Amino acid sequence: MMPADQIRARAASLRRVPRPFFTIAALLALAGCTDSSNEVQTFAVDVQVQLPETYAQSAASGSRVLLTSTERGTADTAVADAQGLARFTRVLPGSYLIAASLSLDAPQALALTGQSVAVTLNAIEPARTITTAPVAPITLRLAGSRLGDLVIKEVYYTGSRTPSGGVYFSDQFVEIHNNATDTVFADGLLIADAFGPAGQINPSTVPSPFQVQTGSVFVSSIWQVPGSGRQVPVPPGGSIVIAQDGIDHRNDPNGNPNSPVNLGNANFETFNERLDGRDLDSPTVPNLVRVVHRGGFDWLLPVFGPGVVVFRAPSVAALDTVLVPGTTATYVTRVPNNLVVDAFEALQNGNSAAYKRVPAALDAGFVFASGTYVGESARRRTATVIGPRRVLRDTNNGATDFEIITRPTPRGFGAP
Ligand SMILES: [Ca+2]
Ligand SMILES: [Ca+2]
Repeated sequence: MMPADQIRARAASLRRVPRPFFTIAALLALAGCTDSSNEVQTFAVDVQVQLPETYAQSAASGSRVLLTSTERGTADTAVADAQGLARFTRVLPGSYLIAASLSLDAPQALALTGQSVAVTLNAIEPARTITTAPVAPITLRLAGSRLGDLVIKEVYYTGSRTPSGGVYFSDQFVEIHNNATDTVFADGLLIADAFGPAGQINPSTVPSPFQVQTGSVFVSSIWQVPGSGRQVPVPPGGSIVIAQDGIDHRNDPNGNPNSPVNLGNANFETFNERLDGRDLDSPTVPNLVRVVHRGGFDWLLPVFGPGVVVFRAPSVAALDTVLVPGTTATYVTRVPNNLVVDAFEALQNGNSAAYKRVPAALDAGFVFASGTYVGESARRRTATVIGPRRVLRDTNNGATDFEIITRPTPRGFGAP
């Protein structure tokens, strides 16, 4: 005896079959093209719903799956179980549109991706012909909008001492990490240094006059990642290292044997082309585009502590150029906060808070090294590890997101 719910389901599935189908089936039966019964065979179809590959698990449990006949317009729904499996028990042969969706709230997304942002995932297979019971589940992989973005992973700004006690800062670098669930194309990305001193460098040093303008950050030089849109992919968990000079500083004739870094494999370098040839153009490391350069023979970050701003803008020329008050020819560019992808701030020491240049909305805190030319680096902490992917801590507070480490680690991470 059939359970009541099966009878209802059967009745429902029979009701969904429109008359012309029966007519064709009947004609086929009369012509001897089908078996003696008028019954159309149904079978079970399992749909395996998977989360995006960069998520912490594969099974998309709780997904809602819709199986729609493209010939009859009828639809059935099923919800995926803990293994991500949705089962349709009485499927007629035919062509189907299979769609799956899953909405994650922020805590669910955090557990699966490391990013605390609500997201809706979808998958669709527009025309799947199913004539017999599939031997294996039909697999659908969900996709959704990217969660997370590029973040500044490491800034090595302090420089090093030469064997004779001299100072060396050509080994500075900035590393930008893809903290997101999907590939980010770095083409066109802009990177700049915030204007203003890092602390009470001299008795007469005063904080940046732009501190009161909290809706923007004011920058000096601006460099840009080359590419027309999809030429510089940064995979999830991947990074780009931007060197001041793309050489192995430890053994290059122009380097410093005491330098802690090899930047001969950097992704980009800042080449400041000059008539006197003072900056080197490493042939093996591509150059960033020099958009605005204001002083220095290279892109020099203050060894006392830089503010670094990564942003996107349709046109740098359209941004405001501002004369620094009290100067006659010192200009900066105003970058509205809403253009900023990420910002970092290091100041001279723990008493330098009054010199903050990056608005609190972008970075509420700051880090500081033990001194200048000490080989120390500022590195973003790891929040979690999802599969092979590092998700770095990003609370927009450098004081807790970053740590000062004794040696720089291009493409390296701390313990989770
Ligand atoms: Ca350079
Ligand atoms: Ca080069």
